[in-house]
Amino acid sequence: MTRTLAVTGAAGSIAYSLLFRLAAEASRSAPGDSERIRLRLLEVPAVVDRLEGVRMELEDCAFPALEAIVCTADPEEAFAGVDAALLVGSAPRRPGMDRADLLEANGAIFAEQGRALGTGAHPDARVVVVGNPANTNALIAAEHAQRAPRADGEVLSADRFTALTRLDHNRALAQLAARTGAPVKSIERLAIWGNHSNTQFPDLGSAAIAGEPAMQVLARVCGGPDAAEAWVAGDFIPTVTGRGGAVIEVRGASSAASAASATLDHLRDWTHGTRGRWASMAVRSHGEYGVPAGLISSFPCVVDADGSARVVEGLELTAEQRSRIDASVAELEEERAAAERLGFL
Ligand code: NAX
Repeated sequence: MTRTLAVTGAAGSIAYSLLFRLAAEASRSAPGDSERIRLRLLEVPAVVDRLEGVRMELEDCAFPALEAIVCTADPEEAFAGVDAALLVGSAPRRPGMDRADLLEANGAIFAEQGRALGTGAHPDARVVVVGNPANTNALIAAEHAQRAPRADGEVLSADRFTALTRLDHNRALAQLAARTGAPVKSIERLAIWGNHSNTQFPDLGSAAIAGEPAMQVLARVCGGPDAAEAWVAGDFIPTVTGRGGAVIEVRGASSAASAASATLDHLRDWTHGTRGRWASMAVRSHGEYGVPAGLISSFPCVVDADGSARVVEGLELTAEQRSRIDASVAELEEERAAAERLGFL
């Protein structure tokens, strides 16, 4: 099988990890599978020349699965016929820019890319938005794809647009594993809700460690249920939500390799299924858990082996969980209102 994947922001830091892992993973597939990939690398015109260096290094890896590389500054060329698009590039926040300025700069980018995906991508293509503000960028791209159907009349469904909260999910897994001493693999049913911002809610309410409720394990480790609750509210949640900033402070640059790794986790799970395990993904709400329809919000999701993703339903939420989810969803609604005021929706 040959898949065509587009990666935007392809000369940037995240892409520098992502592209090589993507090609390496495809090259490691079982001999009988013979997966092949074609890459379309999109950049802004000012740095598209630098992409040639990335292409040279990809070529120098001699990845058996890598069939072709196209470098371009034209979204239509980048997205024509793609099976997946990883939208990593976005306008960075510059000094003096407020949130509205950032939304304005990114709204224009994601509206244009959404249109090019609508007219050009495979009608079942998977779109993963990484560039911030990721949820609202995904919302804008999805909306513009609906307005620009393919020549054959097929429409790339808004449900095929997702945003990345898997890095937050992975950060939460790592924190819980470190506190309890349990292997990451033994942790299940952990969830990130809401926006990929510091209002997100990393939720251990349903989490289990080797089948035992995580809060029970934490109560043992922390010295009682109250101490476990205090660790979650005072340590776990702030550490996960503030992790991006903490990495910048220590590394002097934002998370790149971990973001690339999480992007691949998201795409792999969405393509091959989660075998009943939960994965956090920001997907289009159909009103689940009272999240207004149309918003792209993070939920616990499961993906069937055929690649169909759905929100885990039927969870009983406490008042505390409800209020934390509502706070993050309120921020998503504000971002949607701002995008509407700017004319992107
Ligand atoms: P870099 O600044 O290293 O790279 C971004 C690249 O995107 C640049 O080369 C730039 O030229 C390109 N670009 C800008 N506009 C473009 C356009 N219209 N078309 C194509 N390319 C375009 O940033 P990097 O560290 O790679 O981060 C990329 C984005 O990921 C940022 O918005 C960042 O905030 C976001 N992140 C999202 C995360 C998530 O979990 N959702 C976590 C990591 C990261 O913070």
